[in-house]
Amino acid sequence: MVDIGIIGLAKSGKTTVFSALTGGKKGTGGAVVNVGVVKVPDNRLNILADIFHPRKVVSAEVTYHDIEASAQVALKEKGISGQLLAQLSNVDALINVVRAFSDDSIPHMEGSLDVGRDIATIDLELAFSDLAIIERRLQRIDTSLKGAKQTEKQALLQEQLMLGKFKTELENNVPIRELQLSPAEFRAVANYQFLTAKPLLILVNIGEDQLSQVISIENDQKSQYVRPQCSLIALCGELEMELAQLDENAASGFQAEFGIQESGLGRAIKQSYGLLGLISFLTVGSDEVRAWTIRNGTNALKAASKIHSDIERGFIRAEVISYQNLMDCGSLSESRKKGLLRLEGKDYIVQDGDVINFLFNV
Ligand SMILES: Nc1nc2c(ncn2[C@@H]2O[C@H](COP(=O)(O)OP(=O)(O)OP(=O)(O)O)[C@@H](O)[C@H]2O)c(=O)[nH]1
Ligand SMILES: [Mg+2]
Repeated sequence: MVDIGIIGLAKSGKTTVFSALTGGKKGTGGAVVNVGVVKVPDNRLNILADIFHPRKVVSAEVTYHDIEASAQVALKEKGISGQLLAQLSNVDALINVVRAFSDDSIPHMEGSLDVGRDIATIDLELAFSDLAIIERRLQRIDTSLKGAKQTEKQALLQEQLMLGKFKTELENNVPIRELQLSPAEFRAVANYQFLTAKPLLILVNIGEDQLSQVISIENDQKSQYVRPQCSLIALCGELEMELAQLDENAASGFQAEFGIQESGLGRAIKQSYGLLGLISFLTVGSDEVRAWTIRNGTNALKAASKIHSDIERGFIRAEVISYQNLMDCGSLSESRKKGLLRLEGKDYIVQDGDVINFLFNV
């Protein structure tokens, strides 16, 4: 399961984008966080279903969390409030919805439209939150160092050094996601759940009147704001929400009318997948055909844990075949005959489209 948090300044269109992503359902007004699950379209599942005739087909899913700006206000003075921090620190990536649409009836909290300024404001708020975590931890390390045994000291000093480095970078406006981390630092970052370490998609929410220039707006802003692990997309949230509420035929007619090639939403989902470095592995059988989402670079043991902790604990081997090889052979038994069904160990790096059967023992 992948979780993406939708953040941004007040009235930037977060709930509108959330509603579009989650199929046009209106958000539950007044809730601090709207949560919606979206199925990731994957045609390989349909084709595998034709071969295996499973009882059910299960798509990979992404959960979007739409976070009210009012809940984010606390960010400004004293860092993110506890509840919001808990919600945000659990997501795998962030979407920052930035307002570019003009509408005099909806006042901008800063008084004017300025995409660059609004991007910087949110970056700063995320950095503040991380700096607060770092300060607290550094203080605790200081205290621990006083009474620490020689053996504990080494680890504490190392952590102190790393956090000091992050602090300097953040103070120079460099988010943690842009740093080259050692494997040990990478693990530590995952533990802390730093917000500036999360991949970021900037979603520029343009007005209906700007639709004809969407490509040039997007290219122009990409050239200014795209950074490592941070990409950008421009779309009209309001229009996407309306499209999401229509059936497929009506939607494509509507799209043609506005001269849109591909739904901005489809692009947004794909981009957030690419940005996150996400891939899917597949499981097949008469019970279910299913896609599982993992990060690119995940080993077989970790992939197994996605399905069940028992499979991870009792892991023996993974029987693996690529989707393409399976298609070429037409069936698992034929694949086995041709020797294309491989046995892999715990450390095997799972590839996108691998069809896997985990052998385990509990
Ligand atoms: N014209 C226009 N209006 C939009 C667009 N996107 C959102 N709006 C309007 O802007 C207002 C705020 O949109 P929301 O989606 O509620 O914004 P939000 O960021 O969730 O707001 P808060 O949660 O209150 O911070 C609503 O009245 C929307 O209809 C857009 O692309 N074009
Ligand atoms: Mg909202």
